[in-house]
Amino acid sequence: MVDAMPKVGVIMGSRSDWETMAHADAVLKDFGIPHECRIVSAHRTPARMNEYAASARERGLRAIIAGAGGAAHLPGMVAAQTTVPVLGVPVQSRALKGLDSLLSIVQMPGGVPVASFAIGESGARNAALFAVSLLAVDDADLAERLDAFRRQQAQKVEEDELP
Ligand code: RP5
Repeated sequence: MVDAMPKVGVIMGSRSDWETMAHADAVLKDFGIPHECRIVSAHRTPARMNEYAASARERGLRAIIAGAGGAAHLPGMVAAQTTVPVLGVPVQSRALKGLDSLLSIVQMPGGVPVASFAIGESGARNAALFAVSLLAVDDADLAERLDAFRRQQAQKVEEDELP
């Protein structure tokens, strides 16, 4: 669900990050979370990034999922300008396979937190699930749907058979 009053912002440094960040979008859609997806580059569109971060709280965002690769400054620079929780997703870079992205995102100086997730698809999915968890803190219906998701996941593993 993408609507006029998004609760979660999904931003990424480049169109090339979409293949990864689409997994966050898919999870949020599955849970029916109103959200928006935008390209916001720390390096190529710094003014857009500043505006996005500065207006996040007044626009009602409860979490920002920020994906970036390489010199992945986007999550940290957004977190520097808002106290809305920022969930950083390291996108797998071509040259260094995302280790550069991971270290750029996870090594924040004390005082400006970014929650850092795994490189690539797992990180994007988990960042979205984490955002759902944040929203579920004061939403009993959403918490029940998260529990149901976990039960389904467990059931699938229990029913899995090896060839
Ligand atoms: C970062 O640089 C983006 O997050 C992307 O992962 C990486 C490469 O961007 P492109 O050159 O593919 O646009 O800003």
